[in-house]
Amino acid sequence: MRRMLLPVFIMLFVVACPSTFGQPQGFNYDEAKVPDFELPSLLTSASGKKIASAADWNNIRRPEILKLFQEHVFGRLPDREVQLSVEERSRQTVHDGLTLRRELRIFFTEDRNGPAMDMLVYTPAAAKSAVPCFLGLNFHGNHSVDPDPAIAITKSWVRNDSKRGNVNNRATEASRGKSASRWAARMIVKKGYGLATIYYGDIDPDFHDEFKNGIHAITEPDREGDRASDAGGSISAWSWGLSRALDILIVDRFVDGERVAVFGHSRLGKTSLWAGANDPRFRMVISNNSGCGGAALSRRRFGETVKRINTSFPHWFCLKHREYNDNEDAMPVDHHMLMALIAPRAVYVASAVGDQWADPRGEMLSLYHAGPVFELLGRKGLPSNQLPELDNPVHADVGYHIRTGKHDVTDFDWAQYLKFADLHLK
Ligand code: GTR
Repeated sequence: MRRMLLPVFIMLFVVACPSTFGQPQGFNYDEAKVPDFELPSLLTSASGKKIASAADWNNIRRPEILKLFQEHVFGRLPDREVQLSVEERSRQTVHDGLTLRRELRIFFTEDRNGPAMDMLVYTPAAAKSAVPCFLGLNFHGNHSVDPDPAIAITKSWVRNDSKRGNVNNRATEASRGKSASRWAARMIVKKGYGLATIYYGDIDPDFHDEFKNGIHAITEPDREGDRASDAGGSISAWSWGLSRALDILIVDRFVDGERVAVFGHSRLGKTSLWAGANDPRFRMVISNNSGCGGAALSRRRFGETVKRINTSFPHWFCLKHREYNDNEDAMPVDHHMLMALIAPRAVYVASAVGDQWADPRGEMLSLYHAGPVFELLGRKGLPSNQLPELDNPVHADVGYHIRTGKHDVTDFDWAQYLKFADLHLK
């Protein structure tokens, strides 16, 4: 009888707290304990002017807010002009004739041994003209996105991982196709879209080396001493890489560069938002479970906090961001302003109920609170500040859903992004 009690207790606990079970402990997951806070004003300029027209937004307030995010959150993007060149490394029809797969190597300089990024591009094999396309960074190498045996295994630094067979910071055959469930490649191509993806470690390996490797070797080669408090962290580097990928998609004849949606999950969702904020050429921006430093409002301090993220990932944000550890109310921005930087373009924010660490309600609320800017620019924001029912997406000028399940990218997520893209990119 006694022996039965522990499993029963554990079961009851899981049923009672389905959403916080398995999340990092020692953080707030209780809505009642979210502190009171006031969000910085979107529509009042630094000099106190009320922003009441699209022109004032575009000329005054938007540039101010972009600068605040550069100075206080992500740091500046590299400002170095680069001469890109492309080498097509493979071209083949795959997925039972459905898809044209290409592998493009994008060089950042004339040096063929210097930093480069490999872009895997899928487009419908039967397409008669350039297609709209999703562009997103991946976590584990292009070869992890599909079981296709011909995709080159990344030679870049990867995190050691016995489940993926990554040893000595190098990927092996064992990781081929291991992330395929996150990429819905066939579904995307069947719907008439392209999918382009790059391993984020090609742009900046995700560990703290004082910004020497990846593109930093070319964007700040002669740096001596400390970096400026607003020098870009890795999220800025990855975002810059996405814009360079877009430079190439714009001249690619298979993809319509004017209809590119930038997509990202988790840290790479923070990145897609920041890339979309900086580069207005992205027509649509998707944040999948991006959480703290992405879609979530920092002032809520729900799940992951500013202090925790700056401590675990000291290289993601700019140095100045650390001043807001346990001090969120002093930040001159919050993340509803990041959403507003993307307006009036289409933004989609997706949460998962099992991902309380990322603060689903805070992710939704930042989109909701950006509403006045969407409205100023002739679009509608989210209709309500309440979470919709699980698995019941809201699709309009902006999109939101909270789905069943955990921190991940699923076919359900992609099905929603495709429907939303049909509204905005077709
Ligand atoms: C977590 C981090 C999150 C999120 C995630 C990921 O450890 O706390 O902010 O970025 O990593 O990118 O997978």
